[in-house]
Amino acid sequence: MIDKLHYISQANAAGSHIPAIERALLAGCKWIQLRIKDQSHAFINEQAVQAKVLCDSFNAKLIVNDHTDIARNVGAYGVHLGLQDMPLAEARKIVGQDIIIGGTANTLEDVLQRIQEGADYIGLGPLRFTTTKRNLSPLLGVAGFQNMLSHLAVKGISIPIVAIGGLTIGDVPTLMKAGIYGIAVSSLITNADDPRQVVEALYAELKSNLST
Ligand code: TZP
Ligand code: MG
Repeated sequence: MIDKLHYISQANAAGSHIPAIERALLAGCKWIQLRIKDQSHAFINEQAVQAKVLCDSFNAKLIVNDHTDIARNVGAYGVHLGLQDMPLAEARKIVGQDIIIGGTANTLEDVLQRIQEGADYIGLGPLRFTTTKRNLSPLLGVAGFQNMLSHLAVKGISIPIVAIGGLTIGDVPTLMKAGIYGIAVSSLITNADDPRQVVEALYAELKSNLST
């Protein structure tokens, strides 16, 4: 099962992702993507081990960004791969059928490619500018999402598509109406004064706009 609210981790000043993950879990997030850039494989593996223990204690799912081998080693629920990462079919050979594979897409062509490759869900974005990710692809805007999702609906294509990139609570009803399955957020939860209240508001919007 693919959750409708995905939390993307961020590092604290000391470089650890664990405090932000714990805060998100305490706030009620049930799907945590460990996304660590520019660190050694050993460090990411060690953070993944800790994140897995934490997620298990909250009955939440852990997704590892970029590192298929680490996802498999720690027994993660899934791995999320970008367009520059290993092809999804190759990842599938490594993780087998038991681990969810998510793929990033920036265009309609990417979405179709990800489906072809056997993705279990697609992270589509960026909706708008964000400092969380470097080298952002062109912004899609709400109109970009509406266009792409209506093309997919016309073609009768359905796969869970999760919107990402600078999302706020107010975007959720509009995106859900456009046919999005769920959302992925980082700053909105990481930087919230009251993350629990934000997570509750997001779930309320995601539930009240169920399109599937
Ligand atoms: N991919 C596209 S935008 C993004 C990623 C990982 C970052 C999303 O973070 P935020 O803080 O919710 O904009
Ligand atoms: Mg990647």
